[in-house]
Amino acid sequence: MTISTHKTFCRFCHAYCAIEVDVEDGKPIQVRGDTSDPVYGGYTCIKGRQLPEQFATPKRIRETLKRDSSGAFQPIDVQQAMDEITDRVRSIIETYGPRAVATYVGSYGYQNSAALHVAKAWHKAIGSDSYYTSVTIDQPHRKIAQSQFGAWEGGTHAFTGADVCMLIGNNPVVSQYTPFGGIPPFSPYARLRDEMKRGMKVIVVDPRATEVAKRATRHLQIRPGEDPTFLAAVIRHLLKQRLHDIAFCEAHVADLDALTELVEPFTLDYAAKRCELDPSDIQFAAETFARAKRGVAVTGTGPNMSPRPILTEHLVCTLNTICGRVNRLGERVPNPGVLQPVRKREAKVLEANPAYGKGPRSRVRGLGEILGEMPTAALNDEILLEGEGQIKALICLGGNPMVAFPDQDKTLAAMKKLDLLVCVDLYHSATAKLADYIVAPTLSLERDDVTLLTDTWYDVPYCHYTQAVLPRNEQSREEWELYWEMASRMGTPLELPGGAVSLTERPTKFEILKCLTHAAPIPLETIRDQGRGHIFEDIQVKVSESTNPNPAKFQLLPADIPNELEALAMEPAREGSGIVDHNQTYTHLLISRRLKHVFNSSGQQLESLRAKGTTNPAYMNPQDLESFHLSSGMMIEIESAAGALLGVVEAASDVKPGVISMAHAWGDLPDNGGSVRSQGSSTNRLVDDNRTFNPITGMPRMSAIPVRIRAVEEALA
Ligand SMILES: Nc1nc2c(c(=O)[nH]1)N[C@H]1C(S)=C(S)[C@@H](COP(=O)(O)OP(=O)(O)OC[C@H]3O[C@@H](n4cnc5c(=O)[nH]c(N)nc54)[C@H](O)[C@@H]3O)O[C@H]1N2
Ligand SMILES: Nc1nc2c(c(=O)[nH]1)N[C@H]1C(S)=C(S)[C@@H](COP(=O)(O)OP(=O)(O)OC[C@H]3O[C@@H](n4cnc5c(=O)[nH]c(N)nc54)[C@H](O)[C@@H]3O)O[C@H]1N2
Ligand code: SF4
Ligand SMILES: [Mo]
Repeated sequence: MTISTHKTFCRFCHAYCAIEVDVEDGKPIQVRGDTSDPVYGGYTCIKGRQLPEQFATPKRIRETLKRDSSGAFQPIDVQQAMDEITDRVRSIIETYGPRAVATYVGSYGYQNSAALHVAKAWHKAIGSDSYYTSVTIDQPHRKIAQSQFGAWEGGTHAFTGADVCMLIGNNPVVSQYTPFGGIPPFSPYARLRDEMKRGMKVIVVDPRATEVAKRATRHLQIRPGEDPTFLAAVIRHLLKQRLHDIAFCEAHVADLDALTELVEPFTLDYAAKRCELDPSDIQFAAETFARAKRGVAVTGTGPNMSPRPILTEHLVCTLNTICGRVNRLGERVPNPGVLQPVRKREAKVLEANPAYGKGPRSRVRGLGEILGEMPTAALNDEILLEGEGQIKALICLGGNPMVAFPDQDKTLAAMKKLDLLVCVDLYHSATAKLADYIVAPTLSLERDDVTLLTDTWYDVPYCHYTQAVLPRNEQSREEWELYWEMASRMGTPLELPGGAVSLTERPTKFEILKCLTHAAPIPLETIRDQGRGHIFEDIQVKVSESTNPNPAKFQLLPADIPNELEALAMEPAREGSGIVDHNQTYTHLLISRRLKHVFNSSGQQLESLRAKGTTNPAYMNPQDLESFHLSSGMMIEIESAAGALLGVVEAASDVKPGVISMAHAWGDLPDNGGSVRSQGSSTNRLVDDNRTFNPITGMPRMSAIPVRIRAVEEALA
């Protein structure tokens, strides 16, 4: 058999590394980084190199499955499954109305460049607001904060070329994720090294000495949940030293004096005590950030999952803005995007336009639409709460609610209550095990895709269209196709930005993508015909003079921000090491993290990746192990006000004492105990979504969770 080699990009995670795949006898046998790619330069990670095993594993679902009356799954022809699913959806809409049918797009929904858009178009067409994604249990607070702050039309500074970068609670060299000014997720180690060699100073604020913290100029090992305190002190200090961009603030910023008063309580000493940092470190962070010419401060999932996330994100916007970190008149916008219309970029503030408080309302906790979608943290309750508008059917696109949603027991009750659960999933995931139908997905190498998700994450106008490398498994469906199948059977018009989709003739993926990018400056055909990733240097946009005689100003004190700052300053000082929550005393704060060898719950199935670990260890400082008479490998119970789980302790000197660092999306269904060492535990058993939620996004506290621990006899585990 001959071996053919194909250029494409990896879709195991959202970093979309350019790769070469060797195919023999219709099967991928090897993956390498494409060293000729102008952005990735040959970078890959351990996950992407396992695509051959992902395609070959017997655990992979290759045909569509239906649950029978005994609860077992039986193969069903995919067209028959599409008929049956459509009939059941139609009947639920007729009985309960369109809101009763919901979609949840999980991380693998995002990996298909057409899924989100077609699913959303279908929801619009049937009149169902019940459209949910993992974004609203991820980092929604950043966009919420930005939307009420205002934005600079010329764009903000990028990582590349900056003199300082402050990373607050993210670890992009492992997560490959900072699509908003942090280290670009493409070959991040090399990018960090190159910029630091050029002179960039990197400040990392994280309770763990992460992979990026170890490479930083200075690491501030903050107490979890104290980011707003830290940021308020940084802002106070640089304002006192008059290190902010005074001219920029005078021209473009509102309420600076009032903000100055509100941050007054946050002296270096006060903040240092609360954050468990040295005052000189906060001073260093403030002065280094403010004195640099170009810079970016960015956050990640850490602070977004900890208390007061919108305040944290607001203070990050404030820090960047009062230091004038925006592209000025005449500067080139490094990447205006290749797949979207080129728009003018004036040197002006775009008026704040809060991305909440309008649109459909949720039936629970006073929540409503955010960022144009419904809050996933309320989805379980929307399924469980009887009455008009109750959700009866859920289509889950490459997501795994059973291990990803807050409050695992509640999620189980919700999934069981549904009349219809359809999962498009590669494996018998914890959630798919509860489904009525599991639709076999068309896998990455079997389909066309374009780098639509990451279009504006690059620091150059780069784009990559890949055609399918392998023939398609005819019994599979792409995530977007499920909606086309339903639409064509129900006669539901599907409107995409470039026009209506044919309901009689199955559109090709190219046609769908063309419809989504119809206004792009470069025709999709041209991008496709490159046959590889390419930088489209012709797309050049410069920041132009403002044509608005009366432009808006950045809002330093919108909505609830003044109250939140006051409340933060009033919080009682913590005494000793005791942590009080819900009238109980706890000893540790449990924080979130990512592991290099898996992508949330994906990868835990592959033998090559399991060689790197088969559980999500409870990483703790050796000092803590000693004082609790524990040692690496012992089983512990971790208990919060909401629930408990079992975990395997692992000594890690990079974790701050008093903290437990543990990855999410491990484990199985809650009654599947006893296999913690081989499948891990879901940290969402510890999340209390009734009490600790953010009033705007509904997202509960998923990091900095007060917990206590005790050793467990192995026989009990
Ligand atoms: N406590 C706590 N909870 C969290 C977080 C946390 O840090 N702490 N993080 C949150 C965040 S940021 C996110 S994004 C969510 C993640 O939430 P989800 O996206 O719901 O969870 P994943 O585990 O990524 O689910 C991916 C699913 O896709 C399936 N899959 C794998 N490959 C393919 C494929 O090629 N096609 C299809 N169709 N399916 C495939 C996998 O088997 C898996 O079931 O979890 C959130 N929950
Ligand atoms: N290899 C791999 N890559 C992934 C994923 C994966 O599972 N594996 N998941 C993907 C997903 S869904 C997402 S959303 C992105 C997330 O990307 P990141 O946000 O970069 O995620 P993490 O690597 O978990 O980094 C979060 C950091 O916050 C710290 N932290 C926790 N609580 C606090 C706090 O209160 N304050 C501060 N300052 N820090 C805190 C943690 O120690 C951790 O280092 O990663 C994506 N990439
Ligand atoms: S970082 Fe790894 S998993 Fe993500 S796209 Fe690149 S090779 Fe694939
Ligand atoms: Mo995420």
